[in-house]
Order: sequence, then structure tokens, then C-alpha cells
Amino acid sequence: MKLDAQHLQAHNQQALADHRAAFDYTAARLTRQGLDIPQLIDKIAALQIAIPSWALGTGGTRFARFSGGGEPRTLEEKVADVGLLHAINRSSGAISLHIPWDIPEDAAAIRALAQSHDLVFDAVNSNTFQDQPGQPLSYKFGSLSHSDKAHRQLAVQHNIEVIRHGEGLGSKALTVWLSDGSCFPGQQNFRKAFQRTLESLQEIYTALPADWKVLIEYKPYEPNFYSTVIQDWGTSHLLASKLGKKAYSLVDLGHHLPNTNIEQIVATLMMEGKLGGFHFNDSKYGDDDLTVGSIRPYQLFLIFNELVYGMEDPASINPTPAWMIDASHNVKDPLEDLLQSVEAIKIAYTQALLVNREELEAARENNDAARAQEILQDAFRTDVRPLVAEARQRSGGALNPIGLFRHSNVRRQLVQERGLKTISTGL
Ligand code: PSV
Ligand code: MN
Ligand code: MN
Repeated sequence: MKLDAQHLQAHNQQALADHRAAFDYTAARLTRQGLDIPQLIDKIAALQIAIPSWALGTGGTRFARFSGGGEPRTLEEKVADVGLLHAINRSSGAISLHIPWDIPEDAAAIRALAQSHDLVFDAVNSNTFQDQPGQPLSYKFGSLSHSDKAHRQLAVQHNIEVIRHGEGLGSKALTVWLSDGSCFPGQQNFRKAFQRTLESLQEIYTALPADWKVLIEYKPYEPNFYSTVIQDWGTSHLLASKLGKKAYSLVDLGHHLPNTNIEQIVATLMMEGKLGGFHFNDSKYGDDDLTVGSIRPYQLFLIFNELVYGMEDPASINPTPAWMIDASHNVKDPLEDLLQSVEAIKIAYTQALLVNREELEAARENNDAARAQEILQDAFRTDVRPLVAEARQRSGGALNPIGLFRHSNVRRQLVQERGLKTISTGL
């Protein structure tokens, strides 16, 4: 289905008077503080967050999957779903594919379809954490770090194939997340596992086109419960540094042990020019699939405070990271969940744009901890939703994305088109 543009306009019209009042109030207040509102709106509108092809269906649990109706059955339907999101919020203009869950049989046709929805292809993701039907060797005991060279070669070749698929789509990065590790003390030689992973990644790196990046994602545990080869940002950074200038670390919010200071990791990686990508989600315990901003919005803001500092600092050597949501769950409509995540990201980003950096630096230099906290919390506690809505509306999107989604009966139409019992590929 395609979103009816007239319906969107009519829906916006109903909310317009309320929105205007809220926007005018916020804009006037921030203008008095010295902020340039048109510039702010342009920045908010420009931020695009990629949607992973595996988050369009229900997922995010290892125990049972309760499929929702109208889930996309094919890559074409996945592209259509992301197109729908982008038409509603004008902020999800990219899609990230996971191979072989989503093999583009005809890359040119898929690319043209994406273009018709105003979408581009973000990083492509390899999968060496599952065996595929007919696969000659198993990844049960690892892939790029496997003790056996032939197993490692299979995984290397798969990653090179993923790059080739990505080239056909216009992607510019390969994301590597490995589940390699061990479940019991003594099972694996840590040093050999690291060295083998590095050698395998070196082979993949050699196959990267000149204008591509490889993003190395880390995760402390799961599915392995004793050790993970790329367990933390230090390991990821070490690999990226040894590989070369096209290799970067990727931070996934959910891939940290409880209470880790993720904003400090972001600051350090950006300082080194090595933060290549970011996966957004939220978590309360050791999970990595809850809606962005649903549990710890202040942490998200503090992370964005470092991201904005890293992006806006004229002396920064870090390229703009690839932004992606990496979350999917059973209990919500996946498209509503994604609309909520994008909104939470935009809110945190906008709040971070409000931080008065000169004053913050002055407070820091004077060791004025109370003033520094006031500056940050003043930005965090500003209701920036009217600014985000204004940016969305000016880009042709909805003032109230979830309201429009529900009012348009999107899910009912998708169920009618695709059926009630459809299952989308993914975890
Ligand atoms: C597994 O933890 C994971 O969620 C990683 O975050 C990857 O980015 C994603 O799966 C897709 O492979
Ligand atoms: Mn991830
Ligand atoms: Mn994850």
C-alpha cells in the first residue's frame, strides 16, 4: 500500500492550530536564548535513520515468536514498509539489509523500487551466526575465528559476497557482527581466536571497494555465555586500527554490561575518528531490542550530547556515523515501534543541539559541576517535540506519525494485502 498524501494533509490540518501554538512558544523561548530556529529545523529534518530489514516483523526473543498480521513476506514488501515509514516521518530514508535473509535477486530492480520510495541502502550486514540450508560447514563453533581454516574461509567468502550484493544496491558499508566465542572456560584460546578473526577480517578488508567502510560491532555476551571474541569497544577498536582507515567501530546501545558509560565510549571513539556506526535500541537488563528511549531517555540524550559535540566540532576527524535502529519486539506493531524509535532519536538529537557548548566548556574549565549539570538538564528538560514535528511537517511528513498510522488503518490494509499469518525473515 501507499500512503494517501491527501489524507496526510487532512490529518495534519486537524492538528495544526495546536501545533502552531506549541511551536511558536518554543521557538520564541529558544530564540531569546540565542538559538537560530531555521537552522535548527534544517538540522533536525536532515537526520535520517536507517531501518533494518529484520525489524519489520515481530522478533527480538529467543523463546517464541508471535507473528503479527501483514508482516512483509518478500524484500519488495520490506522496502515498501520502510517507504511507508519514510512517507509518514520523512526521517527513515534508508534501509539496511541482512544477507542471506534478504537476497536482492535483481539488484537494479530493488534499487529502483527503493528510489521510488525515496530510499537509499545503508550498510549491508553479513550473517555467520546461523547455518544456512545446504551449507557445507557449520558455524556452531564460530566463523571468522574458527579453529579450522576451511570454516574461516567459508565465512570470509560469505562476507565478500555480501559486499558484492551491497555494491549492486549502492551501499557503502559492511557491518560485521560475530557471535563467535565460547560457552565454557578453557574452551577457546583467546589469543588465537583474536588473531584468526583479525586475519579473516584482513581478507575481507582487502575486498572492500575504495569508498567503502567496514563497521565492526561488539557485544559482551549472547549467544555465547562465557566469552565473545569481539566483546567490547576496545577489542573492536583494536581490530579497526589494525585493519586500516576504512575500518571503524560500531556501537550498539544494547551491547553493554549494565551501567556502562556509553557516552564516554562514544567520546573516545569519536576523538580517535573511529566511530563508524550506531545501532539504537534500549534495554533494562541484558536485552537489546526495546524501543529507543523507552527505558533510559536521559542516557540517550547524554550519548547524543557526545555525538553532536563530535559531529559539530570543526576539529573533528570522525566521519558522520551511519545511524540505524536495531530493535524489534513481539508485543507492538513493528511499524509503530519504529515510528516511536525514530521520534525518540530525533528528540534526543534536538535536545543535544540546544546545549550551549561554550557555557558548558566554561563550567567544566571552572570545575563548576552544578552549572554543568544545569546546562545539560535544561536542554534535556526542554520539550522539543514541537520542533521535531515542525521539521517533519516541513519535509512533507505527518505532525503526529502514530496518530496518522492508526487513523489510516495501515495495519488493516497490510493484513488485507498480505494475510494474517505472514512471517518476515529475521531473528
Ligand atoms: C545480535 O545481537 C544483533 O542484534 C546485533 O546487534 C546485530 O547488529 C543484529 O543482531 C543483526 O545481525
Ligand atoms: Mn546491532
Ligand atoms: Mn544486538
